[in-house]
Amino acid sequence: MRKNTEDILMASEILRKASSLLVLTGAGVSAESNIPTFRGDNGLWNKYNPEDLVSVDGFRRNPALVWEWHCSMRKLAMSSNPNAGHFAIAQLEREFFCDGNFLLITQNIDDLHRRAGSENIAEIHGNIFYERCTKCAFRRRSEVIYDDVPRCPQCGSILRPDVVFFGEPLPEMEIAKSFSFAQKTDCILVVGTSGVVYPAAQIPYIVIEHGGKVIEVNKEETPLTKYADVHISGESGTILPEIVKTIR
Ligand code: BV8
Ligand code: ZN
Repeated sequence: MRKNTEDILMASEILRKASSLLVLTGAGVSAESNIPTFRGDNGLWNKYNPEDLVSVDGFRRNPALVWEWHCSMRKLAMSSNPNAGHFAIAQLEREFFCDGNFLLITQNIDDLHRRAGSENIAEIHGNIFYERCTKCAFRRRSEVIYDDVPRCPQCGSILRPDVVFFGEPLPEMEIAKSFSFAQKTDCILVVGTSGVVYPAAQIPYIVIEHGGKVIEVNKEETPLTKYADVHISGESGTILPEIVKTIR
């Protein structure tokens, strides 16, 4: 039997018995769409200091640099496509867990899950294709790659990417929906996250606390691995379609 065939069978068995499914994804699920992850060998943050880029002070100090980085992320996301892992997650929602019994929480801002057909999505770190005013309630969707810092058409203040900077609270509605689903689901599938960024990293432990099952798909071990019912080691673009094929 191939190294992780047994683990895939075990994961499919857990999913077959589950009455609801929570999926939590991180940058790893987009790695095979050629969007670099944050940590690890060629991680984005080996080149950039997150405190300068994805933080309130960093934006206040140098909004042009933060916009330059986020516009490069926007360009990358527009030139990338969902991979087989994204499509497999959308298939799990469509074919196995009717509405109300499925939620996808993503830390990713690249919009690839929505483009792959996922519907019940909580984007807890925001979305690179939205921007909002630093002063008034103005917010819009945009694919523009700016040369300089954009201004609000309503009040003239500078706009910011509608993503969550370090040190900022996560969107209230999204995080409330995520935590309440985690409190009642009997199964969570955690894909491609290093599990170091809070409060997102807290979510699988809420499921464990009330006896829910944990399936982890990651190329490496993470702090969650020792608590998972099954850890499938490998690339999500290969493993997730295998799991979906085996559930049937
Ligand atoms: C908050 C924005 C409070 C969008 C991001 C000390 C201890 C604990 C916590 C803290 C601390 N000091 C500060 C904190 C809090 C801080 C935090 O957790 N820091 C960490 C780093 C220590 N958290 C915050 O600041 C949060 N806010 O706490 O606010 C508050 C409350 C009220 C009032 C005021 C304040 C805000 C966190 C959100 C920050 N924004 N992104 C943007 O990107 O611009 S976080 C950023 O990290 C991304 O969103 C990213 O998704 C996220 C997590 O990273 P991962 O997705 O896990 O990606 P990573 O590269 O790390 O890992 C990839 C994984 O995939 C790896 O495991 C790899 O093995 C695997 N992989 C790779 N390829 C594949 C694969 N797996 C499968 N298949 C493959 N092919
Ligand atoms: Zn404004």
